[in-house]
Amino acid sequence: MDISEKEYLSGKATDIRALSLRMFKEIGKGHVGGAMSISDLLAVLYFKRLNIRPEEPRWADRDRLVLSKGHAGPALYAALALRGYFPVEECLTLNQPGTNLPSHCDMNRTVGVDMTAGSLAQGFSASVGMALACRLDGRPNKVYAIIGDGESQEGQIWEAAMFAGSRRLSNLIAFTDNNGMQIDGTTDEINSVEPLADKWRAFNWNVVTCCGHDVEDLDRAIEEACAETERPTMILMKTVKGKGANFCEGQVSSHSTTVSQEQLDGALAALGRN
Ligand SMILES: Cc1ncc(C[n+]2csc(CCOP(=O)(O)OP(=O)(O)O)c2C)c(N)n1
Ligand SMILES: [Mg+2]
Repeated sequence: MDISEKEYLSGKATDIRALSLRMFKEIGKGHVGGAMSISDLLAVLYFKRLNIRPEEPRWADRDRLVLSKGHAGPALYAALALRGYFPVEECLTLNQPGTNLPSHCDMNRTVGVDMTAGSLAQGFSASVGMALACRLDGRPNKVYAIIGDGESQEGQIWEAAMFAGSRRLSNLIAFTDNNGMQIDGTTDEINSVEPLADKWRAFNWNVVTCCGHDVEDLDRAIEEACAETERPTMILMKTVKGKGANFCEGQVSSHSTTVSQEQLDGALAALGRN
């Protein structure tokens, strides 16, 4: 990846973070931590990797993105708005009465959202079904799914993983946002999911690891996943919960937190977006 592309994608990730934080401040609170930790990934997907047509959101051969950790919806809405699916100003209606942008993803409300999610692990099962359907229909597209490390404690994740592995769904590329934290503690102290790489390999998945805050490394990992023709791929991304929100970065409390004008101003200044 050349320097200009790296700067372009990193800049988009910062734009996603800044817009998400404005949205949270407008409603006063939200799932800041898990939104910030996937912002770099969303930048690489929406501004490079996904084969999509914002002007034709239901195009049948589009790549799909399932945000199974649906509580991070605001980061997805920011990426969709910045990519041109709907006006950026609409983002500030997040979770207000009558909005098309509920706190958790709803495919029947938001243009560009491919699957409803919020009850952890259900989105991931849906992504496996979508990948199977696309293959049966002979479509050339890929299905991308994002799950959390805490979400990986759900039994449903492993039922879906087993099926995808047994059907060799190589058109399915999933990411684990491995930020080491969940709603009320570190993932290790609640119920450790390690060794994640060994677990996914045992379910017949190709496993790739990367830094989830390095757009170049993320892009390399996706390239490797796209080259796999026999198995689905799990990309284990090492991330920091709340990355880029300087008032809560790296803290368990970032999971769901209030956002004041002062905190927003400080975070935007640190991001260089004030
Ligand atoms: C089935 C289900 N159980 C519980 C919850 C409540 N909940 C929302 S987010 C969350 C923690 C998720 O942790 P993780 O997957 O690590 O997300 P992240 O750290 O990326 O925010 C929980 C328990 C839920 N949404 N769905
Ligand atoms: Mg987590």
